[in-house]
Amino acid sequence: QRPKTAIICGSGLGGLADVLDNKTIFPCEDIPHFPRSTVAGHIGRLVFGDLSGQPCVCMQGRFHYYEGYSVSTVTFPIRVFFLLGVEILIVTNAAGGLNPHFQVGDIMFIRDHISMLGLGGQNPLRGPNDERFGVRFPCMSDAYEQDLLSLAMESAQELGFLSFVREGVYCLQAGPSYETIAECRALHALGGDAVGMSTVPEVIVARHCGLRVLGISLITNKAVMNYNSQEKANHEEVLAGELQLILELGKPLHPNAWVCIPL
Ligand code: R1P
Repeated sequence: QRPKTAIICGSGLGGLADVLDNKTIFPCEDIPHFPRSTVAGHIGRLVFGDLSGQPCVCMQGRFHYYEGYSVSTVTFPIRVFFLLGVEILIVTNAAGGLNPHFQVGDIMFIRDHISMLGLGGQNPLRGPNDERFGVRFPCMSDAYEQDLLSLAMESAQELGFLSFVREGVYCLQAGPSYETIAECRALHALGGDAVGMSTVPEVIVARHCGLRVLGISLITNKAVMNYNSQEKANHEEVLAGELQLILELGKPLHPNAWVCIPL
């Protein structure tokens, strides 16, 4: 199988791979040089198969910097996908909503990102540049492709899903501790709409090697923004989300059904 599309399943979102037909499954520990998944809600395997007739690979379980891996190790699978012939990367994640208008269960298409790790010097492309993958100084102003974003929004509109589909800026913080109230306020003031501990390094490496990227956050909790709140972020709440993406028959990428099961 030579998938053209790779989907990275976020925390608790591994069910995305269940809809693939003709599955072939490889546990990550059987793949040379792959990291091991250590987080609940990340099974740690590659599932190859067909999604509405389109060859796809789903990574059920991603790797995170907070697990102790470097940002370049976290993104190793992206280069494997590139070498396999993948052209489109769909990154999904579970994220906390910073935007006060976002509700739990909303889907946010990622328009852009702010990387606290990257701004602080933890960029996966740090070190000698391997020209076989891309240029030394890749542009990131078009990291999330406008055409894919528009297509996804059109689909959402056709399906009457606009009431829970958003667009916004994803903020990366290193984790594993969740954000403080002051950090949430600061990230929101900087222009962030959602916050999480993944995705951005994968997108940087994907763009470096020319993959087209669509990013999707499922808002699994509202970030705590004031000191009177009794809410406490926790991973159980994050895992309660579920996101299903079905690609339309005969089209290379047209998410024709987004089913969001509200928490
Ligand atoms: C925290 O509950 C975990 O959920 C999110 C955060 O990044 C963190 O890993 O997971 P994904 O980003 O992998 O969806």
